[in-house]
Amino acid sequence: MASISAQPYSYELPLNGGLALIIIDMQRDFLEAGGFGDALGNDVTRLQAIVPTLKQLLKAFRAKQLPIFHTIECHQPDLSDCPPSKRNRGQSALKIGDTGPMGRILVFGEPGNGIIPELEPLPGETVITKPGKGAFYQTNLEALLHKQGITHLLVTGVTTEVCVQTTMREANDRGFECLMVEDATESYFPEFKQSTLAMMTAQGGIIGWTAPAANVLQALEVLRVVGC
Ligand code: TIU
Repeated sequence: MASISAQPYSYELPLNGGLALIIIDMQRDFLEAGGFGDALGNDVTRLQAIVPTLKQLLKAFRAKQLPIFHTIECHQPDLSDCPPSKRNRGQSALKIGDTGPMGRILVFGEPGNGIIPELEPLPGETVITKPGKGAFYQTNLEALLHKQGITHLLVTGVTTEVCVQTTMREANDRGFECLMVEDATESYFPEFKQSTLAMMTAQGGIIGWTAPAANVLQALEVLRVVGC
């Protein structure tokens, strides 16, 4: 049995191919100036720190041909899937659907909505477009995971306490065994990231596990050695 050294205790990896990597919303809208994150008043440069770690995880998963899911938070051009409560929330000058320097904010197909080039999905990897914070809300993610026999999710991306945490909670309620990769997720607020990691693992892993990417990569290596 391969396991990842994790909080609050070891995370047992399935040996039958039931493991997937999910990368939440690593799109220009959250990581670059002129996008949604910037419009909300955040320092978007903070999120760049996890890009090298995500590249390492992607490389390892691709090398072992393990399933990879990318998500994009976005809305249809007519904003029919954007509730007025979401569009009108806050007091920023640029709202969802408005035109900014990278095109219309958080609208599917606009330059700012794309995944950053360093983490661009390869053919065969699944891209889930989602109108909400959680990746299960109004998407076919759950059906796709079940179809592929996936039971275990390594959860990464941005931002930790918004879309990443929401997705991990949704996945946990649906019976998936989830581990949030500590240095493969980031927030505009460092204290919120730390609190989220603590919340996931409190009470015996009430939502799931956390571990650094190095521990994940080490365990994946073992999987290869034992021929799984
Ligand atoms: N604003 C913020 O922290 N996050 C989001 O709006 N979406 C995601 O987390 N992807």
